[in-house]
Amino acid sequence: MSIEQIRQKLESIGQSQVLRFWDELDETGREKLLSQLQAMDLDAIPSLVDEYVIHKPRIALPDQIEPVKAYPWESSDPLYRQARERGQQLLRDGKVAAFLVAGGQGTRLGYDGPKGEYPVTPIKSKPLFQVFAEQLLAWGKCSGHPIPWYIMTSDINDGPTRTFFEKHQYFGYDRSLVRFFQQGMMPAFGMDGKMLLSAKDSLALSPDGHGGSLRALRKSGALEDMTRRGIEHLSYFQVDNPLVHVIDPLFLGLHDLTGSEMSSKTISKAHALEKVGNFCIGDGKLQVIEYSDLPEDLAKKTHGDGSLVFNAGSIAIHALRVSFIDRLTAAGTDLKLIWHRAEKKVPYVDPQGTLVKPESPNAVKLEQFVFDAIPLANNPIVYTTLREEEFSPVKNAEGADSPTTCRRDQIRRAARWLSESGVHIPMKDSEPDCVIEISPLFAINSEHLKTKDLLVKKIVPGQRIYFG
Ligand code: UD2
Repeated sequence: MSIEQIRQKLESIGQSQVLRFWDELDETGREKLLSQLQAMDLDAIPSLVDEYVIHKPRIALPDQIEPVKAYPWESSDPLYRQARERGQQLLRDGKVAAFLVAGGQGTRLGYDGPKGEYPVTPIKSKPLFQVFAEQLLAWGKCSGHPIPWYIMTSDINDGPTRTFFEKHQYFGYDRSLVRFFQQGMMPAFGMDGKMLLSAKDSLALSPDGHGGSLRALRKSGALEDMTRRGIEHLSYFQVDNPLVHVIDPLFLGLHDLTGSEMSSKTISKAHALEKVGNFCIGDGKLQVIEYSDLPEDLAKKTHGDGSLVFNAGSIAIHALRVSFIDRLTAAGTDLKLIWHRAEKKVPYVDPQGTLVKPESPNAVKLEQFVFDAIPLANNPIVYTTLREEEFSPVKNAEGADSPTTCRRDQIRRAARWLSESGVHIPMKDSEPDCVIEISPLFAINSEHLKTKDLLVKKIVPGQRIYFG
C-alpha cells in the first residue's frame, strides 16, 4: 500500500494520529514508519481495539474445569518401550526439528541483549544458546541424522541474535541447519484505543507473543522449508531453561503414536500459585489456563490428602506436528487464538512531539500464547516430567527462577546423574559440596552418562569439575 492508501485507511479506522509528524520526517524516517504500517493488518485494528483495549475482556473460563490425566514419567506399559523406539526412529529418519522461541523481551532479568546470550552454566559460563546447540549436536550424532534448528526472534533482537551466533561460529552447529525467522509485532494502544508512537517515526511496537510463532512459521517460509526437508514434528522449547531436554525420544514417540497434534510436558507445581500455566480439562477439552487467569480458590483447591487438584504445571515444552501448523495457518484460515491483554508502562511521543516516560500503566499490549492452540489440536496429550530433571528457568535477577537457583539446579542434576553412574558426590547441608558441569557433548542424559567409562570415581569436597 502507498502512503496515500495507508493515510486513507488510518483515517477510516480512526488512527491517523500516527502520521501526525509525517511532514517533519526525513526519507529514512518515512520509510521506517511506512514499512511498520505496511506490515500490519490495519483492517483488524478496530475490532481488536473494541474487544481488547476499550473493553477489558474477562478471560472466559470454561464452565467445567477438571484436572488433567497426564502420562506418567515412567511406566512398564509396553507403550513406553514402543514410544521410545518410535522417537528414536523419527530422529534417525530426520523427521524431527528443534524449535526455539527467543523473540521475547526478558525485561524481568534486567539483561539488555537477547536472553539466549545469558551466561548460565556453573563452570564454563556457557550462554543458553550454546547449551541448546550442544544438546542438538549430541542428539544429531547419537541418531546419525543432524537436526534442523528453527529459531524465532523478533524485531527487538533479531540482529544481535544472528551476530552472536556468527561470533561464536554457531557453536559448532552446521549453519545450513539453522534458520532464523522473525515473529510479528503488535502496536501498543493508549487506554483510549489509539496506537502510540515511540518516536516521531516509529510506532510503539512489541512482539506479538509466542502464539505469533505459528503465523510466523508460515509467513517466513520456515514451514515450507520443513516440508521440503521431510520434517513431521517440532520439538518446541523456550530460551530461558537450560535444563530442558531439547530432544526427548520418549515424549516424541508418545506424541506420534497417540496421533497427537500438539503435546506438552508437565511438572507438579511447586506451590498453588506458582507462575506457570495450569493444564486442565475445560468443558471437555485439554487446555492451559495461565496462572494469572486461574481463580485463586481453584488454584488452591486440594484433595482430601492436601495435594493440589490443579497440580499440572505447564513448562512450555511441546511437540507439534508440522501438519497441524499447516492446517491452522493455511491460506484463508483465520488463526483463532485469543489475544491476552496486559496494561503496561509504555514510553510515547505526545502530540507536541515530547517523549513521555509514564510512571504508571498507560497502555495496553496484546499477545497471543502458543498453548491456546492446544484445544484446536486433535488428540493432544500431556506427559509428566520431573522438575529436577527438566525445569529451572532464568527469569528474574534474584530470588526464584534466577541465575542463582538455575546454577544450583544444574549442579544438583549433574550430581544426580554422576551418582547414578556410581560416582561419589560429597554433600554438605543436603547440597552437593562441589561445582560440577556436564557438557551435553559429553552426556545428554543420565542413561547416556552410564555408557561412559568415567575416570573420576569420587569427587572431593569443594572440587570444581567439568566433564566435556
Ligand atoms: C511462560 C508461560 C508459563 C510457563 C513459563 C515456564 C506464557 C504466557 N507463560 O511464562 O505458563 O510455562 O513460561 O517457564 O508463555 N517469547 C517469544 N515471543 C514473544 C513472547 C515470548 O519468543 O512475543 C518467548 C520468550 O523469548 C521466551 C518464552 O517465549 O523464550 C517465554 O516468554 P515469557 O518469559 O514471557 O513467559 P513467562 O515466563 O511469563
